[in-house]
Amino acid sequence: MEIIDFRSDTVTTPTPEMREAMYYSKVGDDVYEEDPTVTELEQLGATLLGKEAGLFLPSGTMGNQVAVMSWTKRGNEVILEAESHMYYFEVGGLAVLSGVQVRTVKGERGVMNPEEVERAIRPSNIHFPETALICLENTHNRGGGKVVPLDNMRAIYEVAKKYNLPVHLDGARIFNASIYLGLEASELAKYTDSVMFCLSKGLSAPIGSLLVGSSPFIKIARKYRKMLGGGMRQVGVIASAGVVALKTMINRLKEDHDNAKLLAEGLQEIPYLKVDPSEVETNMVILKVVGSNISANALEQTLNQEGIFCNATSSSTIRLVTHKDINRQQILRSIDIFKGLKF
Ligand code: TLP
Repeated sequence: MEIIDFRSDTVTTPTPEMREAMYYSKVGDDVYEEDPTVTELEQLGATLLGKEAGLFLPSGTMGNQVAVMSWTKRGNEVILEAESHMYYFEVGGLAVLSGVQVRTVKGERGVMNPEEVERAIRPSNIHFPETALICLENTHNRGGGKVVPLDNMRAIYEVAKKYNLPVHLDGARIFNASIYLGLEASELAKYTDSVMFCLSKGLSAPIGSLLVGSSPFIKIARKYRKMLGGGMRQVGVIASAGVVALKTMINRLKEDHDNAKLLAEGLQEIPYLKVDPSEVETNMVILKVVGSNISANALEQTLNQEGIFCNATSSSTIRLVTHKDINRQQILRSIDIFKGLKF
């Protein structure tokens, strides 16, 4: 049976060009900063985002956590969106690794109101923790791949600067946002002090993320990466795939967005589901399961048996993510499979 895997864009496999680059990559010991391919990738990533320096990390989670460790000290407070990946999906790392307290602001599909962000900043008071950092996420994962508009990022950045606070962006899928907006990623990154973005999602590299920011910030982050055991050796072997990802895979993301839209349009007529194609901005489709005799978990299992892999994201919602390894024909086939199920 053919498997169509909508669980995440993390399931993408490397392209032949990536495998070839990996095979021939020039390497050195990156803890000594002697791996030329890692240096190339870090510089390329920093330049694309309009920042001074970059740091290659094994995962997006480590990139976000290292950023918070670098910006904060124990007992500080960090402002985050209530459904953000850093708060929701990073195993409580902010509390354990940085020793910070989290203050969440509920957004509209992940988009926070700048005035509410401003109200969440602590005034000076002997009883209060000190606010040390504001975090954004673009595109927003639990917001269903929602793009945070540029104006919103700018407004929050202006609030942050009024209080002399840094802004970190979880830009795991920042290129999906930039493609949707028709803007360079550096335009979005202007309203941030550090950005983490992933090479191993829609860009299809097998491993890796980059953290970018000012040179002094990256110097601190490099040390925390080492502390977490993320100092790697001849890692040009995988950084080379990241270089190919950044050079060849960004514009292709538009296909994933078109496929997600096609999927949502095809699924909107199905009686046991509710889906709004106008909400699909990038590569995610969120289905609300409305059939009275089926839960999201049960539907996930049923689809699994039909060769469609997906993730239930709550008791009534399912997330489908489009990516390089799902083509238009497979989208159409998936719609037929959904239509064939009766509840
Ligand atoms: N997201 C994964 C899961 O962790 C949920 C997915 O399948 O979407 N920031 C954002 C916005 C993310 O979506 C993810 C991964 C990360 C950070 C973490 O990246 P990794 O998986 O490389 O640690």
